[in-house]
Amino acid sequence: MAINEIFKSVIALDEAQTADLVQAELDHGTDIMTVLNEGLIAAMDEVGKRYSQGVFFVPEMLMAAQAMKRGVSVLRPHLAGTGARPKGTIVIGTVKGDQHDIGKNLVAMMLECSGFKVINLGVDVDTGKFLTAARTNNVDIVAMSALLTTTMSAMEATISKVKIEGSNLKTMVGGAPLTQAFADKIGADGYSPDAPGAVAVARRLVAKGAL
Ligand code: B1M
Repeated sequence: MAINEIFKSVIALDEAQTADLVQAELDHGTDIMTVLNEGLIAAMDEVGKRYSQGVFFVPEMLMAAQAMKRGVSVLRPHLAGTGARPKGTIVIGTVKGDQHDIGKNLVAMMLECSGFKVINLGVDVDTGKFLTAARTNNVDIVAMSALLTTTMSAMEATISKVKIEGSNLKTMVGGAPLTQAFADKIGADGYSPDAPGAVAVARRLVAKGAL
């Protein structure tokens, strides 16, 4: 069995086969992060390339996303949390105008599995919704994801409102078009290019907030 088969199965837009292949790879003892990074995430990068080249269109992107989600659902139980007291509470969402949720859900899943309580607001989340959730859930971090260059600017407005809310409330941002420089420019407290990095950033921010 090869990780490459998982990659090919997502490109072939085959949901059921992707789930079966991911399960087979786990049964074979392959590391979860290898399956995720080299199989599923690498395939979505290829889907993006094919979209840019005019080989794939929106329906193909959607079907590939479904295949990716099925694959991730097989991985999820194997990333079980510790059951210990939550390390902190995080509200997460994809920003206003943006429907991409795979990366955001991966980040949410890894945060949960690392012991954080995560409130996932879904996609197309405006500033008001982030703030209401932060106020009503005694949140430590407001986390935002954006996949479009046209929606990443929405983060800045939310960050400035969050800053007015209270000094202990932190913000973190991520998503393919973002950079550390952009995160610094909009005043985010943390940025990560990927899901494992987001866990490290969240740990750092919660520790800082506790000082
Ligand atoms: Co869209 N799409 N899409 N799409 N799509 C991209 C993003 C694009 C780069 C494709 C391309 O042109 N090559 C392009 C954006 C161009 C740009 O703005 N620069 C694009 C476009 C143009 C569009 C539409 C406008 C197309 C259209 O309708 N004409 C449209 C917009 C709809 C909208 O949002 N309003 C659209 C629609 C869609 C679908 C709905 C069909 C589907 C999304 C389905 C879904 O999510 N449920 C889709 C998909 C699947 C993609 C690609 C192919 C894959 C995205 C993905 O899931 N990647 C994407 C091309 C690409 O990324 N290569 C593309 C896998 C995922 C694991 O990675 O989300 O980057 P990612 O998450 C990573 C990191 O970024 C990071 O960690 C994750 C895991 O490591 N991360 C964080 C993410 N959030 C984080 C938050 C953090 C920290 C890290 O802290 C809070």
